[in-house]
Amino acid sequence: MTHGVTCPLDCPDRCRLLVTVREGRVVRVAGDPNHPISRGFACAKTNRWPERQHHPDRPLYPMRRVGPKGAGRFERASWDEALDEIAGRLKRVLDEYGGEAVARYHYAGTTGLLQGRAPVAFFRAIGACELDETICASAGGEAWEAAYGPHKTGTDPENVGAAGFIVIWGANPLSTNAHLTPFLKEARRRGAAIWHVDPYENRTSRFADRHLKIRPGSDAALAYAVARVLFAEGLVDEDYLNDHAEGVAEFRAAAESWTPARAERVTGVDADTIVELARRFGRARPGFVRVGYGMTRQPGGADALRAVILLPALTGAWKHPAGGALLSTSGAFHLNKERLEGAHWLRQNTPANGYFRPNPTVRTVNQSEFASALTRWDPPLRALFVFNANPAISTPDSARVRVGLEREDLFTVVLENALSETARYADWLLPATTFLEHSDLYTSYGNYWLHWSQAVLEPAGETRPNRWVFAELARRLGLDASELFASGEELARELLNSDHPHLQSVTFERLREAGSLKLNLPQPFTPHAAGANTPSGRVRFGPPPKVITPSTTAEFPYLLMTPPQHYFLGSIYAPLESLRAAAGGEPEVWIHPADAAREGLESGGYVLLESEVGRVKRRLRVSGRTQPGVLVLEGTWPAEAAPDGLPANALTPERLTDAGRQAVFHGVAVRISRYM
Ligand SMILES: Nc1nc2c(c(=O)[nH]1)N[C@H]1C(S)=C(S)[C@@H](COP(=O)(O)OP(=O)(O)OC[C@H]3O[C@@H](n4cnc5c(=O)[nH]c(N)nc54)[C@H](O)[C@@H]3O)O[C@H]1N2
Ligand SMILES: Nc1nc2c(c(=O)[nH]1)N[C@H]1C(S)=C(S)[C@@H](COP(=O)(O)OP(=O)(O)OC[C@H]3O[C@@H](n4cnc5c(=O)[nH]c(N)nc54)[C@H](O)[C@@H]3O)O[C@H]1N2
Ligand SMILES: [Mo]
Repeated sequence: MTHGVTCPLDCPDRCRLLVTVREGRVVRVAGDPNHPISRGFACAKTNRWPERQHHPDRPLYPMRRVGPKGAGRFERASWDEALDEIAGRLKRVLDEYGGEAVARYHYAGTTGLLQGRAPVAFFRAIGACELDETICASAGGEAWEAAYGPHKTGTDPENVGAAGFIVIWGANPLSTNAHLTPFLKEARRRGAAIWHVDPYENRTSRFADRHLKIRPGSDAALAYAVARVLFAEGLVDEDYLNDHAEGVAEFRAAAESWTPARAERVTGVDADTIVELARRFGRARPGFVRVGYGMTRQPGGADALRAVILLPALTGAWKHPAGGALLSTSGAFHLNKERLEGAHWLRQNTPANGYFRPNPTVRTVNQSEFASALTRWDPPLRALFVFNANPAISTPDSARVRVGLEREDLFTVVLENALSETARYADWLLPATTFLEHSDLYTSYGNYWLHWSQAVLEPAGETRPNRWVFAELARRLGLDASELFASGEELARELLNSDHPHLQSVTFERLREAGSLKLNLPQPFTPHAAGANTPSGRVRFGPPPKVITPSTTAEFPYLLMTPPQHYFLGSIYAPLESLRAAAGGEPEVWIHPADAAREGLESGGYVLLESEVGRVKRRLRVSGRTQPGVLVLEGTWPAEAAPDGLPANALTPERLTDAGRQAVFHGVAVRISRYM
């Protein structure tokens, strides 16, 4: 039997998939050929989902820790034992230390609203710590909001085929947004050139007509120099700026000092190329920029992105449905989220029952400073719930995260559908269903389609959806929190019950029947043709973005970048054996030939990478794909794939971006030496 489902992974594409099920097992995953985004192909990561779904290590029963923390030794228990014990322990922690001793850590392992977002209400009802979700998109989000206001919307990717010139800036969509490719190809067929701005050569650079190998973190300088040429050569749209923008004079003054020659010294992109970029973008009918969150993972990442996304406002490219910029479409959905995450608990101080109370002033865990929350907070955290995330390898200073997870006085519960690095540290490992075993509602951040995905498999073993677990705990704690006990379908209906015109005529019945529906966008869709969602309705050019570049020191003279890998998403990977075949045996760090010669290093040997917070051992490859001074290590690989079992984030300090309190994953100062 073949069924239509929605891919739950944290990827802009939000694919509609066809899965073939035989005797209770999924044997094939393909893109739905009738879906305008998915177009009959699944990406290199989703293709191999069946191996993950039926992997022998998948947790299928509630498990209680028996070995030391981190050893991954568990014994099977019943759900009643697990839930009673967890609820009892949680009660004791709340009694003795209050909600501020309880933390949640979760992100987008599944992006479904029911299994991903609804559990938040549980934690708000008991007054647990808030979570500042900064691991991925907060710097970009704040930058976008500063320029265009809340509710991120960008160019509809389905219109991009009509763009006249395309710049892919700080993103690698051929690996991370594969279903944009058909639209890029269409634009190329119709004559558009495609340029790529990225510090190293990846699949997108190879696909592009021109690759600008920019110095990491220097994008604001490049954008200013482009803006300066646009102003100087009369390529700005004066009418658009007069009618729909503010702060342009200050921005222009800041751009004035960025001559192409000066920008060349900072960015490494030669001045002639900068002028050509500006002319092509300014003259195109229209110009389009695909910007990625990748470029925001730098010390000045928020302002860098802000400088770039202002360029289509300068040229008035937003007036055309194919022009403008696309960072995220997530703000277009306007679901009725009133109860979903229990926001009401933060506005009130009414006890959720006679005893447990919400606490609007409770302290907040910043995801990007998770290591410190676990090891330095005073008073310390006493109970931690992790789901939809694998912070033992995905967050900064991960060696210290492990030290925190090893604390005997920290009670840790992990909900997982794989035996992740974090799951190994659990006191209780609770087996979760996958997207094939639970139903959920999905929005997207790379297109304007809304999805309902119906479960197509019976839950394996005793696996349960995340929401079920939190409802059971809430029952045991006696919480009066109706949003936790509502059925998934009830919640989905409530989410869709919104007056916003984008959701007009979208009902739960229609969505379930169709699987996915496109938002009812005004046509032609030109979200910023007449300004922005800011209070004044104008695109904000001020305050002028700052140029903040990442720095190295004599002790740590290289910049390390760790961008996503083609074959897995975050740390969600197919089994190692299959990964080895697809992606090569182990994570490799790439060094430029000139640096390798100076350091006396050759391809194939092991090197030691050291930063101010940690050290890891990696296989070296000498490659012209990177640039002098920059080391590249693609992917948050499974720790066991590395020769030392340590994640690359053992090198990442808890440094935060200029806005958004986000981790700086791609601007880490390191040194490199032969591994002895
Ligand atoms: N295959 C695969 N797909 C994925 C993911 C994955 O892990 N693997 N992750 C998913 C997730 S969680 C996310 S958030 C998205 C991310 O998707 P995007 O936000 O679109 O970012 P990436 O495609 O990761 O692009 C990162 C690129 O930015 C470049 N970059 C880094 N620093 C700079 C800089 O200073 N300037 C410029 N110009 N470029 C820079 C990197 O070299 C890299 O090529 O992708 C999603 N899709
Ligand atoms: N060095 C470096 N570090 C990075 C990045 C980088 O580029 N470089 N990228 C950052 C970014 S953009 C992101 S988004 C984060 C991602 O990092 P995390 O937020 O930790 O997400 P993943 O690593 O994808 O892990 C998701 C986990 O959720 C589990 N899961 C999937 N579906 C379900 C479900 O339905 N229920 C439950 N209970 N579990 C489920 C999966 O098995 C997996 O173990 O990493 C960040 N870390
Ligand atoms: Mo992400």
